[in-house]
Amino acid sequence: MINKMLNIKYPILQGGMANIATAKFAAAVSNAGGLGVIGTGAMNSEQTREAIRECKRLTDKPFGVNVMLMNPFKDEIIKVVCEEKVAVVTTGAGNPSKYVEAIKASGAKIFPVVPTVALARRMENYGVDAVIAEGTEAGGHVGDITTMALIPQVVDAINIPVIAAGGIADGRGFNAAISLGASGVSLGTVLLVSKECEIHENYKNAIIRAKDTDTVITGRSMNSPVRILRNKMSRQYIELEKSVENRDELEKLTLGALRRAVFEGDVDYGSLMAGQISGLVSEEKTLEEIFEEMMADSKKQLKILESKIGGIV
Ligand code: TUI
Repeated sequence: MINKMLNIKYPILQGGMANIATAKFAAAVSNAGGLGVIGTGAMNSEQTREAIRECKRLTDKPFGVNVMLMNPFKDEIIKVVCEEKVAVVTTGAGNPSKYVEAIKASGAKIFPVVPTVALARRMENYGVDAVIAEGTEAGGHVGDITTMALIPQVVDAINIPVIAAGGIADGRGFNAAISLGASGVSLGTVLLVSKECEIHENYKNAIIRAKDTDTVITGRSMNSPVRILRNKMSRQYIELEKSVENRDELEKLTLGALRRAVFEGDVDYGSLMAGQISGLVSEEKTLEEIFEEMMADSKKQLKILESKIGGIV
């Protein structure tokens, strides 16, 4: 399991959510026994340096930094991450192959997020330490394959650990991921509704209220699919996509709108990035409660699974 490799209590990573996964939040996740990850998707290199230093002040446990590969400052951010020395670098929304050597040379482990078997294979060949295979159920920037279909295919294709992401919010989801061959999980949506997560309470309440069908993918036409909660903004965006061909403009619109959701609690015109598992998230808990309940539920569900399977054969 990945907790041994990373020297953390639980085999649980935190998604590198831009604007949300601050140094303070990442440190709280690491202090609660998971791997906290600073999300640098909306940062520049100096903000990244300051966030890493702040996180080191707030925890003596390992933590990671996520580099969003559509960030225009990604080259300088990678340089800073290598200089500041962190335990793990995760990447998202692109192919990090040209950075693998420098990241490994800095002493950090590199875990790219992959949405397909082909990219997982390519990453293994470049020498990454593990991959985070993320299903389309996840919130934010997503691929097309479901977690259920993606994980076993990635597990069979490569010989490095696979961490499952997308659609996991309790012990059943955790067990399902491990059953499919994953060595750990990465969580996003369920952690947004934690006491330690400092997003606006309107954003948390929107996730708590959401049903299974309440997310939608914006940005498909621009090759930048982003899953968010349905609202006025998502309807407007999808309408705009039909007529506007300007990818940069729409990307800026989404990131700006994410800030409106996170900081202002604008649930009508903000971009409320969240996964399809939102319907399962029904109350705010502490990170410790989320992790401990997930592990306790995992053990309980394992017994239920054994009795069900025992009943068949
Ligand atoms: O990166 C994420 N989730 C994100 S990033 C983000 S910020 C943003 N805001 C507006 C527009 C776009 C991004 C919000 N959520 N998850 C990891 C992830 N990576 N999911 C899918 C991928 C991915 C997709 C294609 C990884 C690699 C990839 O490679 C394509 C290639 O170049 O081969």
